[in-house]
Amino acid sequence: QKTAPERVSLIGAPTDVGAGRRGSSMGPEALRVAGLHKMLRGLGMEVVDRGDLIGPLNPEEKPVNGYRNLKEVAAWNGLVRDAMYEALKDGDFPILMGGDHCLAVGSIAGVAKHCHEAGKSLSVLWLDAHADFNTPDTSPSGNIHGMPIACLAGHGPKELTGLGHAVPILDPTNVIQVGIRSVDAAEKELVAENGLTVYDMRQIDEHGMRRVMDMALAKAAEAGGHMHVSFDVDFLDPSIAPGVPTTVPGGPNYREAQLCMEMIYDSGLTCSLDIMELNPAFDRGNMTAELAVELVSSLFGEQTLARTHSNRKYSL
Ligand code: 6HN
Ligand code: MN
Ligand code: MN
Ligand code: MN
Repeated sequence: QKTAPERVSLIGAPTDVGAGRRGSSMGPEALRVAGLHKMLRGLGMEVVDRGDLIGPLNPEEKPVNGYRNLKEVAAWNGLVRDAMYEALKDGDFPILMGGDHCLAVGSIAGVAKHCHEAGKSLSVLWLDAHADFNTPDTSPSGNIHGMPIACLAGHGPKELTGLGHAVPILDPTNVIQVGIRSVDAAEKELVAENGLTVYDMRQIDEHGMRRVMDMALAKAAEAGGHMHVSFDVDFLDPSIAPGVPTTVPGGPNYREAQLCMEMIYDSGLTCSLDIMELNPAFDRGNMTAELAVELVSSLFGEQTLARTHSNRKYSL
């Protein structure tokens, strides 16, 4: 059973304005060098590389009122929002090649606008070591890549919360997080108050990736028709994915991550994807980009043996 989209659009957003350490601006090209487009073509999809967006340089400011580089973060997110929205309007499956994770605000704002116009509800599967739900009151760093879901849920500066078709851009109860193992002390309360569904590493340890993804995808299927996957590469254990600026030990290993991606494919729910936080300045060779491409191939249906029957249990 073929559930892969016909045409994929690649959108590069080469910036690290939302991060504290520089280098994710090199992420899109590292993914190209690792053969992202060739992999997708090999799976039978048409691939259009829309090239890189051009936004402001990183001024490397200190945080002002709790936000580092807010003006530049807002400018990049506006560009990303429009590019994601345009690709969906053209009927494509968009892949945002980040770039740091602050860009998920614009990415999901573009997707949410598309879903709003199409009358579809939206769920977000957030694969990450971090909850990314900080506000200036809870952030230890002022780095906006630690704040995107809070902004989407309406908690943040108007420059970001106002980027969408509505405020909040996204209902946080439709966010499902997997792989979480680093949440700042005061951030924990916000995550609980806002009703996110969080599968942390302890749940993966206790139940296994299979059961966690069964629950996560059932929840996404319940939420509706369009599932957006935001893949922060630091989701992966740093031993296999060193090329990120904020590594956290104890993440999914190769096999767990691959099963996670295979099950996402089986669900048939995914309509858009972010690949975020890849930072070649911290990588060994290009191994993290190559791993990301390999895992994304599983998300698009690459498998060891052809399946003779459908395994899609989560479609409505
Ligand atoms: N990311 N919670 C930390 C902070 O500074 O807010 C780290 C955030 C990392 C964000 O990896 O997308
Ligand atoms: Mn992260
Ligand atoms: Mn993140
Ligand atoms: Mn759609």
